[in-house]
Order: sequence, then C-alpha cells, then structure tokens
Amino acid sequence: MKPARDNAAPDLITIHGAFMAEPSPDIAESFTDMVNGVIAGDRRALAKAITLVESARDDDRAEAEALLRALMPRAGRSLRIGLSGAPGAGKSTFIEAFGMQLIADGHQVAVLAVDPSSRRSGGSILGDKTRMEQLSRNPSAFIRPSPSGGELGGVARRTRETIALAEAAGFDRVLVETVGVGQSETAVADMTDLFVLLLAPAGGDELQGVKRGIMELADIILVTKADGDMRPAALRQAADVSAALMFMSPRIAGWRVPVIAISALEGAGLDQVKAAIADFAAHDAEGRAQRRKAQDAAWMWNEFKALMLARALSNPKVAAQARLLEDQVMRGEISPVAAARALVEGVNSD
Ligand SMILES: Nc1nc2c(ncn2[C@@H]2O[C@H](COP(=O)(O)OP(=O)(O)O)[C@@H](O)[C@H]2O)c(=O)[nH]1
Ligand SMILES: [Mg+2]
Repeated sequence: MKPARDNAAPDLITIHGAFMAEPSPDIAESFTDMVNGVIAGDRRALAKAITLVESARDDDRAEAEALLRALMPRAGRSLRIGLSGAPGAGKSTFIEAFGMQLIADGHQVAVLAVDPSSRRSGGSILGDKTRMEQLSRNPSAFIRPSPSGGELGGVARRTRETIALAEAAGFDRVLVETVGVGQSETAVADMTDLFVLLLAPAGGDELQGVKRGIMELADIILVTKADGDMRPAALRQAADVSAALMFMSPRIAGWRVPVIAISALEGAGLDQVKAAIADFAAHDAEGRAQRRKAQDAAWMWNEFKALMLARALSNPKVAAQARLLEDQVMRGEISPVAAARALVEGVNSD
C-alpha cells in the first residue's frame, strides 16, 4: 500500500497505557500493527480500524477507544467537506469527478457517508462505487459507506470517529456525503468545515421543494447537470437560487454563498468549485478553528450522553424499570416527564 503521507519511517506507537487493562499479547500485536498501519496510510489497516470503531460489541469498544486515543493526536489535518442533495441530484458523479481533480492536485481524498435511511447492506454509497469507479480504484482515495441503517445519532457518532481515523491516515480532504432527507444535513454540517448543497435542475417551482433550513446551511450551492438539454434549466435554476439567497443570511458572516452551475460529466465548473472552496477556506480560517473547538465540545457531550445512557441501562434493574415506565407512558398512566424523573431516581438510588 502506498503511504498517504511523506513520512519515510512511520513512528512506532507503543500501546503501553493505551489500554485500560493489560491486553493479551495477541491483541497487543495486532493492535500495534493496526495503529502503525493507519499511520503509514495503509488503506487496509484503515478499513480494519473503521470496522472496529463501528462495531457494536462491548469488548470491541474498549479496543476502539484505545485506538482513538492513540490516533487522535494525528487527527485534524484535513479540510472536511460536507455534501448533501436529494437522491439523484448527482452527488456521486460529482464526487467522482471532483475527487479525481483533488487527487491530480496532490490531495489524498477520503469519501465517507452518513445515511441512516439506508437499510440496504453497506449503505447507499456502496452501489455508488460504480459511479465512483476511477476514484474507488485510485490509491490516493478511500471510500467508505456509512454503517448500514441505525439511528442518526449512532451513525453520526461513528462518522466523527471515522473522520479522525482517515485524517490520522494522512487523508487531507475528507468528503462526507449525506442524502438530503432531513436531519442528517445538520449532523453533517456539525462535523465538517464547509457544507456544499447539490441541486438538480428541475422545471417549474422546483425551489419550493428545497427546504429553507437546508439552503441556509449551505456555504456553496451547486446546480448539477448543466449540460446538453438540461443546461438552460440548470442556468435558470442557478439564477433562481441566487435570487432566493438574497433573502437569507449566510451561515458564516460576511460570506456570499456562490451558486455554481456544473456538469460533472463534462467537467464544467469544477475549477470554479475548487476556487470557491479555497476562497471559503481562506475567508473562514479563524472561524473554522473556533468551530472545531465547539464541535469537539459538542462531541464530548454527545459521547457523554450515549455512555451515560448505556451505563444506566446496563444495570438490569434499571433496564426493567425503564421498560415498565415506557409501557406506562404509552398507556397514558404517567407523563413522559414524570417517568424520566422516576428513572433518574431509580438510577441514583441503585
Ligand atoms: N447529464 C448529466 N447527468 C448527470 C450528471 N451528474 C449526474 N448525472 C446523472 O444523474 C443520475 C444520478 O446521479 P448520481 O451521481 O448517482 O446522484 P446521487 O444520487 O446524488 O449520488 C445518474 O443517472 C447520473 O448519470 C451530469 O453532470 N450531467
Ligand atoms: Mg449517490
């Protein structure tokens, strides 16, 4: 495998202290291999590390946390780009074309997906690999579907960790794709530096279908498929979107959200996208640093909530009481607020 960074000799990570308890020698060896493999930019080691982090098994979790402790100091060195759009908007085709351009510019590109709606095995991006054929075969790219199905919170939690692992492996452009189905856009905007919305050209009052809240999250808007018969519709849509933006405030103060008509198939507009991203990154350099701190703090609280919940429910007495209270809430015998309070009392008195 090709090293993703130009570190001639990967630093050896000793696992001493990384585990809470002494690991068995077998685990210790494969763990060290995985950590060093990720640092060396070995995509197989990275894939293994992500699988570990996504695992729902309790005993894997301890190892996953040790892995994150070892690798977190190397995270943070990428531009994290969120991408969203309705199914069929042209996300995968754009990522294929744009990703190849990023690689031509010397970048290492990781593509991750947040798609809690997908219950098909491997998530939607897997089928998309056929639309990302060049990228998926390129040694400077790494493509990873979201863990299939599951709750948004859980998928988002693991995606944050996956971003960190990809960064530790030397990927300096991390693209996080999400299907425009609602809350997942906010989750992705909360873990990235820059949010790109893709809209397909459509006739008539197409803008009605785009939720204002999602438009307001976008730092850059792309109108896709500006080629052939669809070019006029795409240009019209771009003008409509620009007009609508005049009545909205940008997410980042002082930034004018550019609307760019592109054709991923013909490669048109991709240079403008690249320039817009560079402009945004420069405009927002200080804001980005601040926001990442706030994102890390939010990450801590999300993690804390998830861990506290898991710990509380790992007590069989509390779990039984929780089920009982939930039934009572559903029968209307107790208010949700009173039930939650009773559950907290139950946890504390145990
Ligand atoms: N004409 C044209 N078609 C495109 C372009 N980009 C995507 N498409 C088509 O739009 C459809 C959906 O594209 P896809 O990338 O899978 O969308 P996604 O669901 O957002 O990932 C496919 O049939 C693509 O071939 C483009 O730039 N021009
Ligand atoms: Mg797709």
